[in-house]
Amino acid sequence: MRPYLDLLQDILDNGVRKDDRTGTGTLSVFGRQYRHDLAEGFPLLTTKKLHLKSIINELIWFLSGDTNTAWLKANGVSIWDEWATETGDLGPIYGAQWTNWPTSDGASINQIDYVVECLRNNPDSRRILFHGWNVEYLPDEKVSPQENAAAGRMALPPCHLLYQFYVAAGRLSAQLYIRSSDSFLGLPYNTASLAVLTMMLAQQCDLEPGEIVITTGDSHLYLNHLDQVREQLSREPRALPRLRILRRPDSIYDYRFEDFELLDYHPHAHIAAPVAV
Ligand code: UFP
Repeated sequence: MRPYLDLLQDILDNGVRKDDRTGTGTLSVFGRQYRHDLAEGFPLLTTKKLHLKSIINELIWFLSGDTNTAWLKANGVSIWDEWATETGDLGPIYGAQWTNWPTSDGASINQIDYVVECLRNNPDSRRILFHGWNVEYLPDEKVSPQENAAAGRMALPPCHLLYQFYVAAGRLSAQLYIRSSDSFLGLPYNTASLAVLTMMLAQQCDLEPGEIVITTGDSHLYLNHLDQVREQLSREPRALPRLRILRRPDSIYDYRFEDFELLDYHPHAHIAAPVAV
């Protein structure tokens, strides 16, 4: 994942001091892109240990359309807890918009179904995408995530919001636009998640996984992550692991964590860093 490490160095070298919503402060650059060919291995960082279980379970949870933390908690994932109401509700965040985008006539549209159908039947289309930024349901920034969720708005606006797919020579590539990227904590996670989604879609649509392309808008490092970033950059990257899918589920909605096997992952130690809330 040299391109990821290059991005961290780029932000250290060129980042501008910028205040942010969380009050932490960042170094920030605008508009960056990196890519990874999935044929070269699974893009899970080796310069620090990442927890793939949370990544896969969160993705399965998004695809199920669920926006309550109960299932995540039952599956050992706590990353959404601090934004949820007491009953675990997060409002119509990612999963709701992906699979259940509300329409003006009271029905809804499953954008994931559309993508699968296009990949199978119209793979040359230039319209194979889904989007999370449903402006009607964005949070009111004057109230808390919990109050937004309770009022039927998203607890948080999506960060990873536009997913576009591309098929050529039997390979499925994906590009993700991330409007705001916590490049130390969030981005490695978002990258691995995109890779898993691309592999799942490729399997469902009889394609080979191609490249993933990550495009980031406000690409930042929080000021309280800089020591951790320097530590990470001092480490030598190792060979990438491989991710195997052990069976072919009936649909994109039927994957389970146990269907995935991570092989040859030998990362450097985890590096702890505070999440800016
Ligand atoms: N963030 C990510 N990736 C994600 C996610 C959040 O990098 O998938 F959900 C980070 C980006 C930013 C913060 O640092 O969370 C969101 O804050 P804001 O909405 O003010 O951009």
